[in-house]
Amino acid sequence: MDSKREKRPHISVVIPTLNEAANVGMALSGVRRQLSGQSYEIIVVDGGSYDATVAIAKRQGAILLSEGGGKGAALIKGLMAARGDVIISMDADLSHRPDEMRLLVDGIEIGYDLCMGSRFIAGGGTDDMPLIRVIGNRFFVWLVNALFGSNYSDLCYGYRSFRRSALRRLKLEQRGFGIETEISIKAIKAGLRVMEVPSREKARNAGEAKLRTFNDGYVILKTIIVNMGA
Ligand SMILES: Nc1nc2c(ncn2[C@@H]2O[C@H](COP(=O)(O)OP(=O)(O)O)[C@@H](O)[C@H]2O)c(=O)[nH]1
Ligand SMILES: [Mg+2]
Repeated sequence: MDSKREKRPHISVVIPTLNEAANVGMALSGVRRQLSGQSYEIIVVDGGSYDATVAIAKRQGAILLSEGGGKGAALIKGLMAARGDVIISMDADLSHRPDEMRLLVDGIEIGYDLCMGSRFIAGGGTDDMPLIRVIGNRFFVWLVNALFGSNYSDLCYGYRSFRRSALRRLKLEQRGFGIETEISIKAIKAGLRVMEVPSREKARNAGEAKLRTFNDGYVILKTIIVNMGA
């Protein structure tokens, strides 16, 4: 890993964490294995874990940031601090497969501004979504496509990549689990070149999911409504 902060890496991987001690070590070593030989940095943005998440991430050589304002706030902080040409957002719970990262990097390298993993196109899938969340996600995908003229197949999924120069055009502000939805909508409104690539989401390895289906479903709906203005 590029441990010298002076030299700008080609790839940044941004991982928000909250009490992921049982997962983060394996998540980071998987990323490091995948990117070995390339120029990269890993940024972990911790939301105030009371377990060993931070110590483990440090030991694995990650750059540590802290942000207690929610998953969205953490992601924004990490994305803005990232120095790579290609910036990847990824969860710490081993749901996202490091070997799919290559698709996300290629997407940016061939000219897209934003490359989104999708569980709902051929080649994608999920082992981590109860039926109620599948239905909710479908509804929100339909609503966003109808309102913003996009043709997304997935919405609330965090395995994505960004061209650094395009990121600042999004002016992100969602502090909670509405962040992915905000990114998807603002990318369309800003006229970014967006593509989807298939992703097979694994079940969370250990620990508890922080997303609460109904509360965060409401947050996502609010995010869609708030962004309907010019
Ligand atoms: N920094 C920070 N990270 C969070 C927060 N909530 C969740 N995360 C992290 O965001 C990622 C996705 O969260 P998760 O609970 O797995 O959501 P789900 O996969 O949508 O059920 C994981 O790496 C979590 O540790 C938070 O409030 N702050
Ligand atoms: Mg998860």
